[in-house]
Amino acid sequence: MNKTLINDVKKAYIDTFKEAPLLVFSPGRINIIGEHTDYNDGFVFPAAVNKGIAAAIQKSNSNVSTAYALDKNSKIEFQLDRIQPSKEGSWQNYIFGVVAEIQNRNKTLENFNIVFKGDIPGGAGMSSSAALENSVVFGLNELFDLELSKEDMIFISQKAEHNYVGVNCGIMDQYASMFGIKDNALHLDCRSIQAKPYKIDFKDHQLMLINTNVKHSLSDSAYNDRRSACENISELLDIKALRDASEADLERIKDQVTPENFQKALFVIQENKRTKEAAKAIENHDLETLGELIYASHHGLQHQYKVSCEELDFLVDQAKANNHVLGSRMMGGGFGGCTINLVAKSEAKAFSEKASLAYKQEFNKDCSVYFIELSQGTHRVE
Ligand code: GAF
Repeated sequence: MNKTLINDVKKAYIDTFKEAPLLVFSPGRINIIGEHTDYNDGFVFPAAVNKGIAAAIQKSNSNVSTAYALDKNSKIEFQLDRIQPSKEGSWQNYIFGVVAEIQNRNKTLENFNIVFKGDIPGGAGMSSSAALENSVVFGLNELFDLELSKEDMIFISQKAEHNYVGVNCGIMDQYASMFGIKDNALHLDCRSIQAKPYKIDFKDHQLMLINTNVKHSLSDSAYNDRRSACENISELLDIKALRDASEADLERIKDQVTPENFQKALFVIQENKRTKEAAKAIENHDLETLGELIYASHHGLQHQYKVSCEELDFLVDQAKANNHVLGSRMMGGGFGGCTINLVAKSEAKAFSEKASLAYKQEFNKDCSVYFIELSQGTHRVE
């Protein structure tokens, strides 16, 4: 957790509202493997990281509520009984969405003020949005004794994203951000919402992120389209979700779906299998197999699920050309953001420098390298 962020929101809160706030830190996440499986009731393997959102929150003494995005220097006032999605469609919808979903559960809120700031670059695929939603619901729960469990809170955050942001996301990001455990990744079953923590110590290897610093437009609609395609195929198969399908099941309805959608469903079935195999590989300390699964995941995301982009593919190709990188793939929803790399510690810096230089030459823009720590989930700081 970045202490400066906490101090910044605390100071801004006191300067603005002349009172001491309650402080919350809510992390972003990485995902080792298991992409686009969460909304298919499948398995994912995320972890909370030491980057995220710091929020200062307190009851308001006036008859309005205020939200202040410190890094954007943007402040809005709103009335709790008139919450609706903002047409500008930006950061305020994460807050409005959470407020509305809490109210939908017949919980009573009073006016409040919130100041927040983050250190996850937007579009990095590390889920700054889930971190923000979770910080708001967690802070409000503390402030008004709403008696929400952490599980209630993640579903409120998810619904906020569906209904106010317009992305029909799964539960991975909100879960990882809320339930993260220091030094652990979580092998989460997205149907039962039960996770098995895995202490991550890759000895002489480590995870490293490289951010393409691009986020291609249409990513939200492409995400929703893929989710619908998966749901349509599940309906055809008469199952609850693609988690329940085998490759043989899919073969049986091959002539009833487009070749593109067939490949997408096949990807989900295979990615789910890979995610379970990755847990076994980690248990067996078999990093070579884990790396191969990670590369195979990217191959599927690129060619079958078609959510990658040339910048991500370029960085994965850089990794493949380097013997010290055991695995590399795009992470998160896709169409930009980061690659996650499993790389030898002794070579991580050299690889990152080489890949950064090549990226600059190819695209005439910079990528960014993050050495992350696996961290605790959403929590109160003061
Ligand atoms: C985004 C979504 F928010 C997650 O729910 C998940 O589907 C992910 O894309 C892809 O695995 O981060």
